Amino acid sequence: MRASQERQSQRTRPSLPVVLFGYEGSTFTLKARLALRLKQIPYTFVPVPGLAPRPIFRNAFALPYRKVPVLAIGRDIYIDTFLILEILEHRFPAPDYPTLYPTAEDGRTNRALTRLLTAYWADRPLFRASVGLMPAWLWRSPFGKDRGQLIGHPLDAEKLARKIPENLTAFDVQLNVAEDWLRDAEQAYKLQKTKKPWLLNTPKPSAVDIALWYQLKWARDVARGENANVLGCEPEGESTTVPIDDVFNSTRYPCVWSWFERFEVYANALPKLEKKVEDPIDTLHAIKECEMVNIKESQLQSIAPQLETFDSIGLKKGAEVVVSPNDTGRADPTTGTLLDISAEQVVIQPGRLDGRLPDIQVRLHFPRVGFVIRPSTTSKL
Ligand SMILES: N[C@@H](CCC(=O)N[C@@H](CS)C(=O)NCC(=O)O)C(=O)O
Repeated sequence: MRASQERQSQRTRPSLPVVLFGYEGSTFTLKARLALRLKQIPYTFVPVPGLAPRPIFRNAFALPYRKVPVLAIGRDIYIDTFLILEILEHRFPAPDYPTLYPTAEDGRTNRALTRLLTAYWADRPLFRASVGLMPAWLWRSPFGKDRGQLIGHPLDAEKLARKIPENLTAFDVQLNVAEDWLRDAEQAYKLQKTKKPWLLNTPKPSAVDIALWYQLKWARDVARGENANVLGCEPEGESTTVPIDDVFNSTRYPCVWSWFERFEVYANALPKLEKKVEDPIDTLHAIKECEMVNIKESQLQSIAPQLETFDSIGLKKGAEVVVSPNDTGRADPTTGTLLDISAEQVVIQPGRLDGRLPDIQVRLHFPRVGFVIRPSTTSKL
């Protein structure tokens, strides 16, 4: 047995089922999968359709939220990778599981910096630059119509097709920043003569390496037209791929390139602990059978407690609230009874959806960053 496998067999196995719902070719599903792999958590992967609707979320959890991935740990359902990564760290802590925040040379974990870079760079502007590399035939397909609904207005496929050369330059701008960062890290490595660098001079890759890597990997895949079959599309038309290799290559951006390859080798060398199931019935049954853990244990704690004065805007326990993303997907808000709220996250118990109770009694967890929570009576304000 290899040393890493031995370590895994000694590691505490999760006492509750850990289930990731997502689809092949989904950017953010890739991010969650990488975090689970780096943390070496055994989990079940349930593929959901690449296009809405996804009735499994509505029926099983009364969850109209229309994005992926969604993570279940027993009967706690976590939405959005910004929360998912932190919850994995909270519920599967070191030393039983590898940390996503290894300590850097100077003794810091840089967790807040990583979260800021992830939420306000990789997951948003960098993601937008990557989306701009989708080949035109994708926008002309049912995928284009579906994503128009997600964004809230129809997309003009021909206009998007014309913008691709400009989008490629926008992606180049992002790579230039990444190269600057990694060149700096390489200089530090030469001075310290330590191992080849990760983004924040950590001994192993951290959550910030995941954040940059998953975006670059997805951008390259999508520009090359990979995984389009999951979205129900076939390449057609004048150009089937976007020439990403012209901007992202080892000559133009050598430091990013060597880090990118190094991360892939690192992640691939870790044991794969994912079990993919095509039929979710047994998995949903296993979730239904779980005991609910204490609510405090199920959620992230904020540094300061929730101010009682916030009760006056209706965000108090027991209130009926509406939760929706503050960017795309606002047309599908989730409603429920507020169980707890802090500056980190909100927990709600879903009520009836389409007139029926969820098949499984769950708690739904959303991060505060990227979401709006309002009492249901004022949700349209
Ligand atoms: N902020 C979310 C973003 C999730 C997201 O945008 N996911 C994409 C797939 S990669 C999505 O669900 N798009 C709409 C859809 O697939 O219906 C997160 O971090 O989880």
